[in-house]
Amino acid sequence: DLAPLRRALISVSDKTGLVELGQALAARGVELVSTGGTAKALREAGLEVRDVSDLTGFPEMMDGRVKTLHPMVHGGLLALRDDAGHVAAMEAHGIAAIDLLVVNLYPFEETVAAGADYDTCIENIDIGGPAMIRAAAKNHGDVTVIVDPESYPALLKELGTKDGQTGIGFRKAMAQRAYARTAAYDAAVSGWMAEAVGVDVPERRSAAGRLAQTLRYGENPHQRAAFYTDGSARPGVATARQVQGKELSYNNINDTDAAVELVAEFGGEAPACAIIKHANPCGVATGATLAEAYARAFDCDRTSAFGGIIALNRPLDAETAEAITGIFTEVVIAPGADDGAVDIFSKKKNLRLLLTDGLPDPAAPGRMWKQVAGGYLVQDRDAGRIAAADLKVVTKRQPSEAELADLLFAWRVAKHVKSNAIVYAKDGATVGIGAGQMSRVDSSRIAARKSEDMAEVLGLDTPLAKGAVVASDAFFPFADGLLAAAAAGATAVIQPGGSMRDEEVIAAADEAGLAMVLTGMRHFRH
Ligand code: 93A
Repeated sequence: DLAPLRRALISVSDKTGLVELGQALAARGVELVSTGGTAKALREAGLEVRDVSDLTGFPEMMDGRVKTLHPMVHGGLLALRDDAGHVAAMEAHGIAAIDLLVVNLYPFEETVAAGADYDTCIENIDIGGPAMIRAAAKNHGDVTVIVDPESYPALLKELGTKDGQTGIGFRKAMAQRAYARTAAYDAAVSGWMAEAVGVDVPERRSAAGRLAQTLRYGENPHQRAAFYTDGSARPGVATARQVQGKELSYNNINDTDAAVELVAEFGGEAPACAIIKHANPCGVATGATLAEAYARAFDCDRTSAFGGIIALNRPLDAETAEAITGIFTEVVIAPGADDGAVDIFSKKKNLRLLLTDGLPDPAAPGRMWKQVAGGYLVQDRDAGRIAAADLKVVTKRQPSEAELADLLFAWRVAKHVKSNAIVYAKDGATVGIGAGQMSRVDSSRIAARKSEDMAEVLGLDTPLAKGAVVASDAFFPFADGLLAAAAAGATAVIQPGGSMRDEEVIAAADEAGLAMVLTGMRHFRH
């Protein structure tokens, strides 16, 4: 890859591991160049160090505000070693190449956390450090950048296995880590300043992303809010084109996201419709036509569908548009709309119509963040999917073809229902959904009761759940939830399995004459 490292610039506020690093580098014949405090610490350990002021020909000045901000430093970091023009410039100006940069920044976050006054915080905003880090990271083809003591062992290991050199893979990984650090650092500065100078619009507080919309309010009117986009091209609420209707609210955006992500599960398949309320589906259905899919989704829970958010997996047509305008709906999102549909919607001024460029890929990787006090959680998005071949039948009775199709349908819907999730489905339509309960048996009962209520609304004398299948997003810890489903009329069950009492649950299913399949995958959603 590269020639062995010859020169390292080390400038660190956190001196943890510094001496050991300096010793290891010196032992490899690397020349050490450092800023004041770092040079002092290295010298005290008996190491030979060149002062950065010697390199720049300028003293460190203005209380250290200007130490490394000099072409001798930045030229040495940024010059492309295999570019004749850059090499000529280095020679002409006596600029020495810097092969390794080790910097950690002024402890801005710690200073703020310690409750320091305004001027002290300002003085702890590092300027030269981030400038060098960003320069070295940009030039990772030639330069290795290290931004924290946690990375020293990895660096020394790399030098050990590569004869005093580093590989491009390592340099790229460290460059990424470097930009993550400067990004977080500036985010901390902007967050602190927003508080310190009393900026009271939430958009100025945010760390990442691009402000797309200052929202009228958040989940509730007393909460301020803003919508940021991250530049992703994923079809969905952030990239959709709004054709008509009022401005989207915070809850609209949240619900519309849930709606599109759910209907995307039925991407290349029959026409499908999902109706969302409070981020949970209250009806999901497929149909021979989009209008039929909508009608069947609506029939799962007509009461809750009022004021709902609708997502479609096909371009909106006139017939479906006409049906949708039959009740009050907040948002409709679809991968297109024909002229007739747009015309029908234009008479409902408040109805928001969003058009996407296709549907998002449900299996695409991605990350999810959730804030907690003092930090945040990160996880992969739930891209898990189950096919018929993944299922394990555990009951005496095998599910029929029709049951199997409905089991997989219900399972895909359950993935998008807040836990504990219980979903009844029949003929490619949900007929009872229980969401967000603390006990699975309650979700089961609620879903069953909803199916009874709807049967009454529709003038039927049997609950919709009768003869349906049921999906549970996580295992049944006891047989009671399963028995509640059987009592409601379910004939087949899909669930992850893996409970200590699986045997008991399977025996109960057998006794009730149910067919049950296990997915081996859980879909908690909170
Ligand atoms: O005040 S600065 O922004 N100006 C600079 O030119 C500069 N160069 C390095 N701070 C600067 N640094 C920072 O000094 C480094 O990021 C590091 O945190 C610190 C190391 O100083 P010392 O070696 O004197 O302890």
